[in-house]
Amino acid sequence: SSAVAQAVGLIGVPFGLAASVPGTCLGPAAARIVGLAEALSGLGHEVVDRGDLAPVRSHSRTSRDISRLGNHAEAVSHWVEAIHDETLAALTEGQRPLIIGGDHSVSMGSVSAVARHAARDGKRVAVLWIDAHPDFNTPQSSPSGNMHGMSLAFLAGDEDLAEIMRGRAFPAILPTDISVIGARSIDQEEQEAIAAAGVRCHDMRAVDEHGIRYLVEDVLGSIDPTTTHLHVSFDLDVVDPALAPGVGTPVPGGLNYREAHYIMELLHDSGLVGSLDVVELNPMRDIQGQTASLMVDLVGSLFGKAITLRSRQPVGLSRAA
Ligand code: B3U
Ligand code: MN
Ligand code: MN
Repeated sequence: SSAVAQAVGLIGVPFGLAASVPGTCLGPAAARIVGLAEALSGLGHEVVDRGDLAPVRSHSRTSRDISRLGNHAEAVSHWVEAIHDETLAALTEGQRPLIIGGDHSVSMGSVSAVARHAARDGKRVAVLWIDAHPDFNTPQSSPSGNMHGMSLAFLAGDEDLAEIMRGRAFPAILPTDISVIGARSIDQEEQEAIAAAGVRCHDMRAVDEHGIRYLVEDVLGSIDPTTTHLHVSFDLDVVDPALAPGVGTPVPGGLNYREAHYIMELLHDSGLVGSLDVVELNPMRDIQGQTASLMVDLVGSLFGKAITLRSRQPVGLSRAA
């Protein structure tokens, strides 16, 4: 790790039109109310709050109709471009981006920027998608047309979805550099696409069978930080709905409290995480802000909050053979 700790570049994205249930646009406000920035600075991090995005319609767009890509595709496209530009600016300024959604379409903007920035450094990007859903649908396979279910397919280079970026190509993430943890709701065609592409998918059964540590080690073990930037995308619906009711698409059988925190603690100890998004917080569905508070606690664990002082036992490349 570097001698000087990187500042965290906090970016709020109040956008929720790519989800099925309205309300994720309120996510950044709720995260701020329960003290996200304070939690990070309390852990000793410098936080640069870049505010909440409010994109204006660009005049340079093509007149091409992209509405066939999914519900609200035009709005998604505007936001994705704005998120991309802000994330790239944070990276260029040397910050570690923390993107707070918003629905999971925000990752189309953040991760594409991470990929563009990494390529400038001669690096590639590995993505860890912690989610009840793999979000690997395409406009053809999607049962709902909701574009938050297509983000990972976009990032893996789906040709139709590339139009979201209006011809601004970015280096697609190699499917073999993509890992999913916590999946338990996958559409039929989506399942086939994941298998065909070679995406590593650790579903909830794998969590049952192997436990969190083994799965995280499997993901991190192949990552060499000198060649690869790790981006973590955390969809709060990966957590069991009993603990995290404030999401748009709750699915039973999710991660329990300690499993969710343990992932974040292991990720912290690895020292590998270069950027993070936390998405799908829906304050309209929350109960007394408990999901918002859980989000802040989980982010805290990834940024170094520990139960007791302990010597770091990193997983991944540096672990003992
Ligand atoms: N796979 C379904 C449901 C879904 C995906 N992501 C969320 N829900 N949050 C779809 O519509 O693509
Ligand atoms: Mn998702
Ligand atoms: Mn999800």
